Amino acid sequence: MNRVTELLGIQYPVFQGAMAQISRHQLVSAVSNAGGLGILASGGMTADEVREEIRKTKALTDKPFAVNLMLMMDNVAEIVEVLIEEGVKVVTTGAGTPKPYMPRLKEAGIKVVPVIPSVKLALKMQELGCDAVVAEGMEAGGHIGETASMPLTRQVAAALDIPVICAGGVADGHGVVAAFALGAEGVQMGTIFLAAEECPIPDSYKQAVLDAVDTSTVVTGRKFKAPVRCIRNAMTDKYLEIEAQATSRHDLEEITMGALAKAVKDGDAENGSLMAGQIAGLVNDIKPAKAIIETIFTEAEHVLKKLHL
Ligand code: TUI
Repeated sequence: MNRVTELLGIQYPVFQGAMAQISRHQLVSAVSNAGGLGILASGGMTADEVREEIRKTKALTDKPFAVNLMLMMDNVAEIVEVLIEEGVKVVTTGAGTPKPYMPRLKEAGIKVVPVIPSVKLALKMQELGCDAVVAEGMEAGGHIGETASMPLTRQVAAALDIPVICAGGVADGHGVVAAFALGAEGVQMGTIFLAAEECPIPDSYKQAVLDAVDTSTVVTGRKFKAPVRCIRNAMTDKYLEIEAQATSRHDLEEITMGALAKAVKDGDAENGSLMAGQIAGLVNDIKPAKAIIETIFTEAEHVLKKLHL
């Protein structure tokens, strides 16, 4: 037991990262049933769709789960009301500050755990009354900041009193021990759960994660301050070529529009956006979420015992 498992009433201090259009009821309920925190991604959904996903999740698990708010969306206020009506107990946030929604969330007794990419934002979240933070390094998949997990986690943990969960670059027991050594009291993992049996993505996306090595991901959008990490494919090659010459963000929108849907809904692994983290090279087989979590924590205990300093 530590502050994270106690705060959330979970068995293992592990969050399944919210992946837009991917982290739906099947994966979320499997992770929660296995003793971790499953997190529904609301990115790209209407408020009604979020309500439906919450209800489907509740039908599959009676364990704690969370909903992630992607703060760049324009229907966040509407989704917040759905979360309150549905009795959701834990909310994580990404890609912005949850400040405008804090009074409503806290008055409903909801635990708020923002994902942040810097010490400055972590301190702001603590001041806002958040319950914990996820420090996400630039090794992570999807929309990222600039600091790597090791310096970020250590500096956030040193600066804050509230618990810190480390994200970005963790996919096995070694990563868990490293995160805890840096002062984290939990880990959030996304990429390894892309290879969960219950993860509802096409085989082409899963296979790209299994085939990936340590250098397989690239970051698009850096030039216009919208960096996104994906597995390199025809889409990222084209994007990076145009990005080098582009003078405005609009020049690139045609390529990115719907690219995630192309990967997730159409199974187009060449023209779609295959978001994944740098640790994808360590992900080599497909397993149920329960086996993923149990294997990682058994390994973490072995790793810890074998350390000689
Ligand atoms: O949010 C993420 N990762 C994401 S969101 C996403 S959906 C998407 N789809 C297509 C294109 C672009 C995005 C995919 N991956 N991670 C958490 C995260 N949050 N990383 C960085 C931040 C962040 C950034 C700024 C958190 C707070 C913040 O605050 C700025 C402010 O307003 O103070």
